[in-house]
Amino acid sequence: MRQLQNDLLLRVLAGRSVSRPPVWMMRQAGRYLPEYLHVRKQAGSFRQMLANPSYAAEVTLQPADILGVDAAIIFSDILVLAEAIGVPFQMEEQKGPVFPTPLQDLAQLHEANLDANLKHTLLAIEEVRRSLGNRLPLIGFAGAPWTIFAYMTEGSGSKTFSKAKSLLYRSSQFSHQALEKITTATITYLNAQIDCGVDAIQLFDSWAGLLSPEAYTQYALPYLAEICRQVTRVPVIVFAKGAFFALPEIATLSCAGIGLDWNTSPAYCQGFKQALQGNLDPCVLYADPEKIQQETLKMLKTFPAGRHIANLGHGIYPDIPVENAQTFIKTVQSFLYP
Ligand code: 1CP
Repeated sequence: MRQLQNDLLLRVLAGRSVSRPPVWMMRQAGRYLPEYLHVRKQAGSFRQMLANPSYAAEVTLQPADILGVDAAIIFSDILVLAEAIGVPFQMEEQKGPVFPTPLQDLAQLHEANLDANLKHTLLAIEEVRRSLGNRLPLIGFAGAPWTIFAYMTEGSGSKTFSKAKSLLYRSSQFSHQALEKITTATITYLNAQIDCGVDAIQLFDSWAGLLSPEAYTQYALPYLAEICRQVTRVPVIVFAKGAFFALPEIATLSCAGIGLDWNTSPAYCQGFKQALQGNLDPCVLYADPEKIQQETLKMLKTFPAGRHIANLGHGIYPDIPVENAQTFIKTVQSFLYP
């Protein structure tokens, strides 16, 4: 393991002692930061930022420099993997991601092409690693197979992902075959991220909560388990948003951390061997500083001492004032375990 000046995140994930919880925020490299918007304007668009390792590296470092978080997360998107195996996307300003040719046929899928667009993210990781030196851990990430399958087959974002879900019930064999291919590519991609210098991995299963417990057991967990079995050189955090019902099964995976959203109490995780991450409701960050402090402290006290990575329960929203994010970070960093 790399010797880092601030290794709080890795210590908690390894079950080692810490004086306070580490803190970072999902979507911390994003639109709430004026400096991010400035780089996006320079780049021309979100897609052009993804395609340019220097821009991606620059915005990755912004939260570390501006907010002093305890970990950086590489600026990229879970959807680059979908494109790299054959289902390209566009990012439309008001609408979000759109896939002109949604996945319908397995012949559309090919193996992960690390030399195509994934190369940009891998180069950005190398660049961030050089700039960060040994200051902080760098988190790499990928979408969980179910969430990537959901976007690829739905053809866009959605509240219900009903087209994607209907496939599970109408074409179980096709769904499993597609999920297997996504899983294999994800393992290749994550191991390449580790080769380039990430210290930990987060798997985002953003649409986990749309599935029934039975469908989650059938179509999501086996593929998460396979990734956890094959990505072993750095600790893996599994964040399955909305999947409180699957926590006991997620706890059986060989992952080092489990992310919780704000609907899920850490009390549901008693006896788990993993570190827990989360889970302040991002909307708390719209309140005044006293309220932010109070709610953050309340959240910190609900988690087991020394086994907690402080975070929001989901990504930070674009219209949250930076000072409020700063109050959240500072409150965690002033909290010492007895
Ligand atoms: O306009 C812009 O600048 C684009 C906004 C944006 C950003 C900053 C998008 C579009 N993606 C990202 C970066 C991003 N995406 C990161 C960077 C690192 C960081 O966290 O700081 C990460 C980890 C993601 C992951 C991601 N992308 C997820 C999983 C996490 C989550 O929030 O649940 C998902 C679902 C996406 C898809 C995506 N990317 C962007 C949009 C608008 C969407 C669609 C969301 C939806 O369907 O509602």
